[in-house]
Amino acid sequence: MDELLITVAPTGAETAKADCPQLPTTPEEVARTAADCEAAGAAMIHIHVRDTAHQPTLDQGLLREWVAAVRESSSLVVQLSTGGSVHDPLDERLKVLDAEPDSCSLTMGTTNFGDDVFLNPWPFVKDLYQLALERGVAPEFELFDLGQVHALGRLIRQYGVPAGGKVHVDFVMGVPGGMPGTAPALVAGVATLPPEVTSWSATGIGRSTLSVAMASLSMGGHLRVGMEDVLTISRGVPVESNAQLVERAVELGRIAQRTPMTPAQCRELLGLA
Ligand code: KMH
Ligand code: ZN
Repeated sequence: MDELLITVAPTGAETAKADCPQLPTTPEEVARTAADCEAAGAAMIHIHVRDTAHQPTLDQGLLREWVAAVRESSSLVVQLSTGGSVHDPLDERLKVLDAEPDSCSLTMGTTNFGDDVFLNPWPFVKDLYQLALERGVAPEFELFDLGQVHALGRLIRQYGVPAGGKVHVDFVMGVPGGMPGTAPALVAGVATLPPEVTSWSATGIGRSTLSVAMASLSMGGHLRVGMEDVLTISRGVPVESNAQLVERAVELGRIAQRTPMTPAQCRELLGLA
């Protein structure tokens, strides 16, 4: 069986704790989530940090506290979001790497994000990539739109691939303003990936979550799941926990004859081993 990377994105920056009490928004809750999701089959965690009022933050102390909490409770590969929330300034987003994650998200261009704008100007993308290369942090290139797939090729041609030789990308599909969460869009994205890409995963936001997951599995891709991306397990039924979403991904993978990857295998996939 081919291995399947399952990344869990448990929190995000968009959902209010008041609307979703089961969203992990404290170091204790994320630590427990990490342990549960690792037991369920996840190998990597994509983290957005919240403050004591449950609001998104890039506070350096809290970033370090969350990273330490997850490392204490699990052996998941720790990926910090450098996307943050749509309100976070670019310079603070660069400083996320000071918290010494294993991996960081790196979005390949600016995207309309509902009524907001998720800002990723090219100079910022270049600065963040160079910083990740310097620090030995494995970037996960987030692709919200097909133009960003092409931009990834430009970036790699200019600066080369990470020292580990691995280039991992994640298609984030179904954001209002980005590419749709459909099989044809994923096929188009995968078809135009630069040849340097060594692995890819996909996630579908909201109701596109299942169709994107199944399209990804059918093409040999990996999966990202979690409450950052979807809050219902079926129409009108709230997700109980992130582990529930990981369990569903494991089950889909089982049907596709894929075995969940361990964190150690994920480190190899990212060139961190
Ligand atoms: N919260 C979004 C504006 C990332 O984590 O790098 C950006 C995002 C992408 O979630
Ligand atoms: Zn994110």
